[in-house]
Amino acid sequence: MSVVNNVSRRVLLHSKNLVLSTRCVSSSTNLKEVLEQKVPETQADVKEFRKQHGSKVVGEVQVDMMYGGMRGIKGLVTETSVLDPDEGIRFRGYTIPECQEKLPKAPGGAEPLPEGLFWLLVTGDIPTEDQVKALSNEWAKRAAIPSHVVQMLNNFPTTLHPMSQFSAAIVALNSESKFAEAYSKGVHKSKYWEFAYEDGMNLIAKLPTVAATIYRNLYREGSSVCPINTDLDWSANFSAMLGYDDKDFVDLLRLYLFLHSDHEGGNVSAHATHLIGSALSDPYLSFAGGMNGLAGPLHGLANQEVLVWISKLRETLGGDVSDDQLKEFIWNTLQSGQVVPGFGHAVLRKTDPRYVAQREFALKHMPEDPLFKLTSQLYKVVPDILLKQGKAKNPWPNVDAHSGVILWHYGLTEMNYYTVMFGVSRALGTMASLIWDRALGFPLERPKSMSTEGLKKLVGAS
Ligand code: CMX
Repeated sequence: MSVVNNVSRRVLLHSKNLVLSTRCVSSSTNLKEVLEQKVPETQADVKEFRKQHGSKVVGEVQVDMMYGGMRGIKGLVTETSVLDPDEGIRFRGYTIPECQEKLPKAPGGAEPLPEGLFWLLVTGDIPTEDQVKALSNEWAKRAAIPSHVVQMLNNFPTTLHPMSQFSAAIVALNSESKFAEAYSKGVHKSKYWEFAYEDGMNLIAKLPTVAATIYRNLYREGSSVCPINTDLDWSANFSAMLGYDDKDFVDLLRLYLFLHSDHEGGNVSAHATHLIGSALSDPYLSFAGGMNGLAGPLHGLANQEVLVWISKLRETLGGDVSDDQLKEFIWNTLQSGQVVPGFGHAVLRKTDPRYVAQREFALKHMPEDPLFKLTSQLYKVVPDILLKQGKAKNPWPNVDAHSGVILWHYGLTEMNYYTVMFGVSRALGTMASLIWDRALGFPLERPKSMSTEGLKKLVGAS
């Protein structure tokens, strides 16, 4: 009965918010004006580049690449970030430590604001504090979600995985799509990017509200999310809606949402979003597709799997674990045909700098945490075993090896929820890219596929 009351209260609150938010959305950020200058410049640059060099060869495709997940095939243009196998990610040319140094921070905060990273991803420029503040404010004003989405979330069974709820809610948010509306009215294609921008901004703004609603429904007995505070940044509002007020947790969230945002264009969530967007499906539908990919255990769900695996490890071996016990447990995992979650990468060949950044946060804030100590022990032990096994091309930890352990420290122990947080962050990179996809007029994506028989004929094997 109290759940029913909570539900109806929340629907009311959200319906009110929606009305409020549509009334007060004004362009308090000048991001769109900045883009209005950059888009024609970049369009002209790309046009000229293609005119001069459009027929140059940039690589070759081997048969193994076609059967091997297209590793190494250069087939996509993504402006926002580039991943070097040995160095890691650069966002518009800046490494993670450079972003941590240069991007604006919240008053009293030590970590970069994800708003600043979004600005960088979209424009290529480091924003000023005022530009970031205006973006926080803009997202706060756009954060309300329509009542039909709240109702849908409230009606889901608690057994439905949080990522399924997240994806379904994003699909349902397409009732708000400015892109779909403009397209149906016959808008000229030169204007597509402007509507992709509006949808991207709204989607990013609304995701914490969606994510927090899921969290409270599943883990806080359906209690209402608190109202958005337009004086707070995106992560601080997300934290408050989740129900966490520790200032270190808020800073962790800023770091987390910054780190998980973008990893060039070929990863499953970014690529799926881009691919679906190429059919001119609106940004909500495109991003929901990306989230369904993120929900796979070899991609974003690995952050949940790491904690599931660590929990099993602790159940089996207890709290204090020797290196030898750990080694045996890892070999058992491998021998039973499973992967060690949080280790390996399709592109990286060194420890993921996103792992390093989280490790540094942990060393500063929670050096004595038992789970963190176990994570450090795994860092010491797992790579040698993966090397001995001789299969994984990269034995080093990735972003997912660390994230759950830090969330756990602050009391966010609901591991099935972790990928939703990854998803909130991934909107920054995918939406920045989608704006440019439409600005640069990228066409429907449609690579050539072949049958094994056709391929055999092509290479003279039959
Ligand atoms: N544990 C056990 N085996 C592993 C492994 C790991 N952590 N990483 C790779 N391998 C195995 C692969 O399963 C593959 O085995 P088969 O030959 O039997 O198929 C072999 O080593 C070669 O794989 P690879 O070329 O090194 O890696 P891929 O590019 O195919 O896959 C990845 C990359 C991430 C899917 C893989 O390393 C993996 O499964 N890791 C564990 C899951 C994980 O942490 N995923 C998160 C990645 C980051 C993210 O996207 O969020």
